[in-house]
Amino acid sequence: MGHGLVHALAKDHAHTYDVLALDIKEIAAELRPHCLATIAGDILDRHLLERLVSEYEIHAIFHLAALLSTRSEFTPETAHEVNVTGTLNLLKLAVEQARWHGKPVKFLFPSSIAVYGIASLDEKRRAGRVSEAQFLMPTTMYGCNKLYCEHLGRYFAHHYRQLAEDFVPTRVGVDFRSIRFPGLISAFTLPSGGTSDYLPEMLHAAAQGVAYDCFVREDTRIPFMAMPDAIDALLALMDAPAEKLSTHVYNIGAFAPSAREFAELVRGAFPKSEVRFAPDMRRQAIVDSWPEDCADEVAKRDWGFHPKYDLKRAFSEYLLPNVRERYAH
Ligand code: AKB
Repeated sequence: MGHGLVHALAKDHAHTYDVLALDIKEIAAELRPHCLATIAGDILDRHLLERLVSEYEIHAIFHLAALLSTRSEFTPETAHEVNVTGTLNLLKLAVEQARWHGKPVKFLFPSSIAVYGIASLDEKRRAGRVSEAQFLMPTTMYGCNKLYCEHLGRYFAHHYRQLAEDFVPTRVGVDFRSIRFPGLISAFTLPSGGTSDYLPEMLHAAAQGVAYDCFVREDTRIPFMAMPDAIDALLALMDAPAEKLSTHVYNIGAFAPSAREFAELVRGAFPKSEVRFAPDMRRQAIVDSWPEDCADEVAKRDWGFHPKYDLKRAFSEYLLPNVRERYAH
């Protein structure tokens, strides 16, 4: 998502924002021309963040760093550090920046469908498209982190240090905006450490002519989105006038195929591909606790969210041409 976002910012927002890119590893060379500065550093490094506060005037933060759901189950404490303490550090940076330059700092926080926890498959089928206030009983460390950070963002936006002498409710300074992303599928990057990774893994394996054992059942269904729509959604929410936003956290969706339906598309595009189903019951349980789909009417009403790609278009116009190109050589 970081790659696509830097490109999109350079394309559509170059006249408004300079980009300061911070990542745990060196920023890719092809991104550097689009950035005012690039830093290889850790959001847990408070000294680094203090340095950024003094060296740069920051008006918007896209906080994309996170350990995803499967990876977090192997190192829950580390996940908590990165996903929660990392977020807390950046929210504090936003407050300090707002204090310093006197304007609210927009804080874009990618949350996830992992905040949901539905107790059984029957209930999941009955629930269908869930809305933002339902089933907030996450079953993973990652889901707990994301839900807590949604609350942290709301706290920093309205209540931070509310007992301090100089507390003024309307001038805390953090303009917190969050999207609960479904599974994301990119033609250019393979996800790592997520539990929704089975669809992008299936596609990229088939494009390389490699057999793929899908770790969920064929009837598994959760919402997904093509990466360009996810990036457009982040930018659309950032650009939305604050007075139009009725809440801080939004569901969005695009398509929700079963694993079987997607496998049929993959087999149709790559007839020699071998897609098998070999469910991992513990990862299956995580995906079964996530909704079949999400109701996104509030996002449509408040900031005009609308995905460009339904499943058919995502496959034929974005995924296939680009993965074919990527693995052609
Ligand atoms: C994951 O699988 O952990 C993520 C997510 C759904 O947020 N892709």
